[in-house]
Amino acid sequence: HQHPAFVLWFTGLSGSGKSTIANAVEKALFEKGMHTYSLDGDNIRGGINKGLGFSEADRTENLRRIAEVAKLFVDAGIITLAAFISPTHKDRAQVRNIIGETDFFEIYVDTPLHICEQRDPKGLYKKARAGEIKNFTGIDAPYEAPLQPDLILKTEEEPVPELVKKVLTFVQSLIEK
Ligand code: GGZ
Repeated sequence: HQHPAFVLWFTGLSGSGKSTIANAVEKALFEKGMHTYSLDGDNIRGGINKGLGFSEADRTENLRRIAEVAKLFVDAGIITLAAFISPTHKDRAQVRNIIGETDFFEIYVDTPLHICEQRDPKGLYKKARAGEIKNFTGIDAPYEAPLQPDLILKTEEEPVPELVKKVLTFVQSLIEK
């Protein structure tokens, strides 16, 4: 199967559902025979970006390296899904510049902070509120919502399978272009 390659970049708070949605989309694309790969904290922050923390500068470097890696995957013809908080306009602009405007699509997983905090799947918000984790996005570090994302996914309004379908429809529109 020949298909174009590009990056679907998921941004949103910790616990917003970025990785869950990105992984489900990747699985569906893979099952259609497409060449895909998912990048997220689990395969990046423990490896190539081991040693980087969550200061503003470390996040910027984290995202810069991820964008460079994503660009290589695109060069290799792979539809690349990246799920990172990517909290600031500046960081996302850097990512867009590295990957290139035409290959970069921004998907905002718009889950309100209070919902992420209710879910708290790893107990990180609780720790951040207790002051045990510093610079936690949404608590004592900023999250700047994208102003013109290519797609907005509201996990408190629609179930994940519906949101996955929305992304797949968007991907189909890119492929048919
Ligand atoms: C935000 C943190 C922090 C702090 C650890 N702030 O829900 P998770 O656990 O699995 O996803 C979060 C992940 C965020 O890493 P990113 O590489 O996506 O962040 S960024 O784009 O801002 O560079 C969370 C965990 O790491 N985590 N400490 N202080 N998230």
